[in-house]
Amino acid sequence: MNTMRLLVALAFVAAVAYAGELEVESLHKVESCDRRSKSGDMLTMHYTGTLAEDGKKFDSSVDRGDPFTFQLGVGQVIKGWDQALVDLCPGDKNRLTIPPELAYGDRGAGDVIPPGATLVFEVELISIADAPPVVNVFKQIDEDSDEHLSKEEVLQYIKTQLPAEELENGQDPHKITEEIFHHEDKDRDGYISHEEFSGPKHDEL
Ligand SMILES: [Ca+2]
Repeated sequence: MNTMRLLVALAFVAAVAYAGELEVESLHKVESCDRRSKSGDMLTMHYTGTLAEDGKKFDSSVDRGDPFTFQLGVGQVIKGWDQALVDLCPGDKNRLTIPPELAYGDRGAGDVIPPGATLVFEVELISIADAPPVVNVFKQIDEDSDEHLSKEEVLQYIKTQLPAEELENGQDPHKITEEIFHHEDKDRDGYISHEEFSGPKHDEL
């Protein structure tokens, strides 16, 4: 990760960072938009993260030239992001000051974020999209809808899912099916019940 020093915002960061509270400062505000970010949305962002203490840059999607996409509000990112990035328009730019309890806490992260660090992020929302629908995999496999997956049903499903090149590379659908039953058919009755199935098995509410 990039540990270049970010000189620009240092004085400012020191002024706004105080312990314990998430702070959001607007750097650019779009007046109106068709859609504002809400929990569950897929957000594509640019961000630059620095340590509040000394202004050290620890990560930046801008430097990589590669915006970051994630689902808001489901714990894919630190709590401070999940809390701060709601109700934004594409084009909005904010500076977030995030206390350790809403970031990496007393443990820190890797070599770059020390324990107990307050983090400062400059974030720009680029776009908002719908989250992909959750696919009920159990229902897909259960051809005859008897709420039990037979070996034949699982085998057929594996065959449809395995790309041709993997089959050519010697991936054996029968073997994969056996492995799945070994894990999933907990009562060893030769069927994977809805209860036994550990994959996605509910329709979206
Ligand atoms: Ca079973």
